Amino acid sequence: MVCKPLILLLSVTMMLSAGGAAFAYSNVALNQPVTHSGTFGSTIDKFPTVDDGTFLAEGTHWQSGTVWWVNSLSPTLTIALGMDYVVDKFRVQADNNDTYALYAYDGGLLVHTANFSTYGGGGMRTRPDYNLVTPITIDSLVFKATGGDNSYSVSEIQAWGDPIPLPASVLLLASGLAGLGCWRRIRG
Ligand SMILES: [Ca+2]
Repeated sequence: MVCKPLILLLSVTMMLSAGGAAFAYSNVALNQPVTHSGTFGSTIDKFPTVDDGTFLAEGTHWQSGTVWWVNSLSPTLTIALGMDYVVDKFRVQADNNDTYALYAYDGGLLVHTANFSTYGGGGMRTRPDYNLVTPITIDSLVFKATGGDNSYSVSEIQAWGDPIPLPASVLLLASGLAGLGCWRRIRG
């Protein structure tokens, strides 16, 4: 007879495997809560659009359907991911003639700063992908302007990766506990 703890462990393992498949490599910032600090010119309903997965048409006017602000580098947008993710790519669409930074945090500690340069054309422009050679574990993102013409704007912020894999030690501990449960049951 197979004892219950083993059946439970198998079920959990199968659920985790299924979850892993469901959460394949993707934009982990998609539709996560966006909070802001500082004074913005755009209406409050625009904040959720910075991680809704939608890019505006390249060259869109900087105040059209965007989150924008003027005369200060202080305003920030924060995206809380809700859990740890391992990411290796950032993608940003912002006003072409400014520089911006995307700060990646884990547990309140700054893990990486991705800088985005000015870009050709006019209006809103998707910057080249910012690729990380070594993937990093993060749980939140902060976006801000770092320089430009005092008129700043962003329309999309993305971070690409996977949920953090369950450490092998946790699986080992789980199987150990399940084994102990079986041993007690058989012994009793
Ligand atoms: Ca968007």
